[in-house]
Amino acid sequence: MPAETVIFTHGDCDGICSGALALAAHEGAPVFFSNPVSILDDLDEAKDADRIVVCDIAINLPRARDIKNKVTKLSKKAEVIYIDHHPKPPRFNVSWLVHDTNSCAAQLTYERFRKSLDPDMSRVAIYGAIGDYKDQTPLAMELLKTWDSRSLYYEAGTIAQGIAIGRKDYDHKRDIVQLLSKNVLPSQIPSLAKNAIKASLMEEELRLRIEKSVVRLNSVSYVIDMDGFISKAAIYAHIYGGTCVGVAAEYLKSKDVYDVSIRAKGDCNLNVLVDMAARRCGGTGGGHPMAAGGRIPAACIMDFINDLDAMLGSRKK
Ligand SMILES: [Mn+2]
Repeated sequence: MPAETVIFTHGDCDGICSGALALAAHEGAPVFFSNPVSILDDLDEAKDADRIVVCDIAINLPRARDIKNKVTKLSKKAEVIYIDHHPKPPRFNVSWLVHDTNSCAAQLTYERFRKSLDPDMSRVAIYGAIGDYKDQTPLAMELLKTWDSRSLYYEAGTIAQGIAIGRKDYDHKRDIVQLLSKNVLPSQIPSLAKNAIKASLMEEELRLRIEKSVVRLNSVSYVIDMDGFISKAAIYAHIYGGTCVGVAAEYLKSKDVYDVSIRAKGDCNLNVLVDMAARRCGGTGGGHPMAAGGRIPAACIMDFINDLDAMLGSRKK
């Protein structure tokens, strides 16, 4: 029996919450985890679907044209609802895209399917907003008023910390999406609550290691192979380095590359600068103005970091 609706979402906190909201509005739909690189191939899973919902998958410049062609073709046969909040490529105007950089994807998903959702599902949208640091936007603050914010931060923290362990365990993440789609409290999902406690201790040890070993340039502070959560490492790198941007790099032996995570204190246009610096050394990168990631050939990792530092320095003057 062909699936009527197929859902694709990202595996981070905002993506999981978006997926849960999409699933609540389309009970029984299969949920696939994807990312900006694999979405092109992953969409093949939906070639027989009547409706395709994609949440929180950035449309990055290098693949923009292919995504546009593929999704536009799919949209001739099925209804496509592509919900995203990452900066989009210039002149990327298509009818199937629900897009707003001022919200998180979970909130956009909640708004899009609001009519078919229990109003209490708004808290799942807020977990996504907190997970993506988008909880201070006017819409999120409005939704937050209908709940006790402290309880919601606790629940959102449980997701964000809990999924830091087993990042590639998509079956586990699918179970979480399923439970969240029923509005089960994250703190009451035993595996998630247990992992959150474990992750918090690991983060604390990571934080203390970074405090000792961070290297500071002009605008960038960096750490390499910290053996811990890479995006947290990037945050603590800029905090303890005292610079506007933090970079954490982790060597991936099987591909001879570094995975990098970059975090900024304020809007540093990271999505653009990281893409440029990564491409100059044969890698890929992108994301948000304050949070980005990428993959850099191992031999060029210091060129990438120095290039980013130089670009950030020159744009301030
Ligand atoms: Mn997101």
